[in-house]
Amino acid sequence: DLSPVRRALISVSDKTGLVELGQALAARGVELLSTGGSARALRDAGLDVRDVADVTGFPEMMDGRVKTLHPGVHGGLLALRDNPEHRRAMEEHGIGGIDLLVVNLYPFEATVAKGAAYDDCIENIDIGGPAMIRAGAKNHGFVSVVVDVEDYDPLLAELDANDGATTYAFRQKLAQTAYARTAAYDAAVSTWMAGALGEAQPRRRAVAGTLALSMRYGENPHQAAAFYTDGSNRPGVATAQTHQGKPLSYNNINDTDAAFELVSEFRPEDGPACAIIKHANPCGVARGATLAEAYAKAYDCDRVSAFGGIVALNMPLDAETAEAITQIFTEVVIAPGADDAAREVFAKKPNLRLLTTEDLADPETPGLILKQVSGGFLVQDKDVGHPADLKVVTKRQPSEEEMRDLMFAWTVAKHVKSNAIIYARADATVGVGAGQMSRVDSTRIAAQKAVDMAGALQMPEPPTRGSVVASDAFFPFPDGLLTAAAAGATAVIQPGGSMRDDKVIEAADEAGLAMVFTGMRHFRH
Ligand code: 93A
Repeated sequence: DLSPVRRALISVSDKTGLVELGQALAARGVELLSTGGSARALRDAGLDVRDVADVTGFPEMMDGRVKTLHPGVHGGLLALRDNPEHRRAMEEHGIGGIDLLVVNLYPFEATVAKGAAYDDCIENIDIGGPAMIRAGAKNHGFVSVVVDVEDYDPLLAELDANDGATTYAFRQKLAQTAYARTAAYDAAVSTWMAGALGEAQPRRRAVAGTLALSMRYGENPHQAAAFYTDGSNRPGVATAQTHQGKPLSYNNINDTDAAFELVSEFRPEDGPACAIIKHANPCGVARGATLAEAYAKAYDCDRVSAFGGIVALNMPLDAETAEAITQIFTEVVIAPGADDAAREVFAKKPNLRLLTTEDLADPETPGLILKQVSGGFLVQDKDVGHPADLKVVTKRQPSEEEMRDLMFAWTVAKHVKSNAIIYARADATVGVGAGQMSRVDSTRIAAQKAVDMAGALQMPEPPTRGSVVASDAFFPFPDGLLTAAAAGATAVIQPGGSMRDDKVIEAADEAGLAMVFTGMRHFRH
């Protein structure tokens, strides 16, 4: 069960802690083998190091593309020490066993993240490193493989606890980590290539990521959680800069993503927009003449739910908007920038997290949606669909104003959990019904929320009067549509396609509604 560490091969791109590790191993009588840059760093620190080139009998060649890909290395990693056949092969070919492999890979993910050119990314695909990691990890019966700088100290502690050897359990754990690293590495390459091709390719994708954040807990305090980035380097919560506040929680990241994806639908050229999110659903979305006005309109949709919410803006945060946001408890604000005056306002609320991005997300960039189910996971394309042609199906045509609000509501609907019903008026949501099992319930709840807000704001009538309504999927019966009409909606947008479309259209005509079919559904679960 114990495997003594007599020889180590060290080949690392990230040289953090390298010299200290080399010194600690040398002090424990471990012979050091190493590749070009790593060997140099160790030697510079006065350590005795043998070059891998000396073992392979080949110089490092082809710009380092071939340095460790040799039986002298791989035989030493893969040989079963207790197999007479393997021992004989080692002796015959002069192969020495490698008991410890310390490798970290060419920084492919970091190269992509800094926006390097295609060829530069390609050159940063490590071949020899993963080959050695996989070989050593396969042979974890005898070999310890360390791929993470954070494991240097535990390794030394293990050696000290076992008189210069490692236990099987320790090596097995290292092997598991090692394969997670090589799997994530190749997945990052594949993900990057998919991006370069401009295709998400759900049916041909490796799914893995780079650990970005270990969180204190997940959706609930008894669930462990972590955040992984996928290397795609998209503007959004994964790449945003955090200016202040505690680290983001699992729910914060989920909600911030939902908020930013939604607000990114509204291009700055079309004016300021704001989305406020709670539990991954918008509780207010609006456009305004100014950012502060957009926020105020979004807030007025559902002031109760906005408490403790996440705010996303489609333009850099300014002081006026920052002032308004700090009037209530808000968890996170995300925006493509924030000016100094706004940052000063936020500085007075140290718990409020401010995240800024380089840009808005591009709602048309393909991506993947993953969902874990028992025994597997589902993968699908991100919903980047736009209805190709809108069809007015009622006798009455929507007015220009209604049409503008219909498109606004339809855009929001795509970002609301199904069944989704959104009432909108004058560039703002005035009622959102989300996540109900029946469409008619969503329609009712959204209308009731508007009634509640009218009461709280002392409005003469609910803001659904004279509003429009969007439904993420078709109305299977006229009841939902009639509920919306009763709440005061004058125009409807929905995919159509129900068996009973004619009944629903008839009901719309009778109620004097204008109705538009999109031919495209936006379920979101
Ligand atoms: O270009 S490689 O794929 N070819 C190899 O044979 C090889 N062997 C180790 N890259 C290779 N490596 C990588 O070199 C290691 O994974 C490590 O990241 C890096 C260390 O190089 P140096 O010691 O010269 O800094």
